[in-house]
Amino acid sequence: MAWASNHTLASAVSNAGGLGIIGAGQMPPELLVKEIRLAKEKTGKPFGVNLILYLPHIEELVDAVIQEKVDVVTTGAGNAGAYIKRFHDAGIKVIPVIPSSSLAKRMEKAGADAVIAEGTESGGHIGELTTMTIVPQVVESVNIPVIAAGGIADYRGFVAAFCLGAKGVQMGTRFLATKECHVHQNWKDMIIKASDRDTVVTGRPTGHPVRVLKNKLARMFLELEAKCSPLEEYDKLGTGKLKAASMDGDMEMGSMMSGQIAGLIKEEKTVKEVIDEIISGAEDLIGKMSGLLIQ
Ligand code: TUI
Repeated sequence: MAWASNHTLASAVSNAGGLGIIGAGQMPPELLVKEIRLAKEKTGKPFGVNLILYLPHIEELVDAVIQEKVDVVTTGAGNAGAYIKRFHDAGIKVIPVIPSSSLAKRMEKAGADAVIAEGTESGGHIGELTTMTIVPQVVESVNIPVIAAGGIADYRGFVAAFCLGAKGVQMGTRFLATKECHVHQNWKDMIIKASDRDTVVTGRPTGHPVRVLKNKLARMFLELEAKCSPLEEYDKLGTGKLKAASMDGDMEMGSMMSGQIAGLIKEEKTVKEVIDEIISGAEDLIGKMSGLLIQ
């Protein structure tokens, strides 16, 4: 949720009973510090920061998070092993996002407190496995709690994740279309209008495949793939496009990273409405499930 989850969304999620996460993305460290301090003003509840590990200035972002002592760090797009001890020494819990059981095992060995098993249904940078397949396999592979991500936007996905053995869920796309999310209204409207086949994966040849809503930019990426263009062309085309989606609402050339569950999201809601409906829907559904096998 780089460029999408700032202190406003993260604190709203924490205040509504979730664990809000600030997506540090490409923020300069000073801005991340500011965002953390603003979140602390808006909530007394725990919240976290997500760090994208492959970024060149990751060390400075790690230092900023340690200095500000957030409760939790989640990591994406890389191996968190090298950072876990430093976070733990600062009293910060570490929950890496992982796309496979093998990386989950490595993260457990390195001391991770939990892992987020993310299915390929997710928006943004993704792995290959579906949520349905990765979650139970990771649950079998590690003894730390597993959080499910990818394709979850309502009480049904929430309950399904727990049935697969998860101890929690991570949701991104659902929270993009909330009142507290600061992304441009055009991006929210694209999610609300999306149907189930409106996302596509671009950038596979780069080793960093990314799921986005279909638009002109996505088609241009797919053309690069079809022409077997050099990898530098992808970098050139992608630069600044997440910001273009988030800040400018550029529906043609913005990188509208969103998950496949976008088609289920039909209106912008408040964060509290989203979370309350998931919890009450789940209670209801779990109650009904005990009768499912009795005809
Ligand atoms: O990180 C994400 N989602 C993201 S990051 C991002 S910014 C970006 N923009 C363009 C290209 C690439 C990134 C947008 N969305 N999700 C968590 C996630 N992590 N999904 C998959 C992974 C992952 C993949 C491979 C984690 C570790 C890994 O392997 C590491 C290793 O060393 O084996």
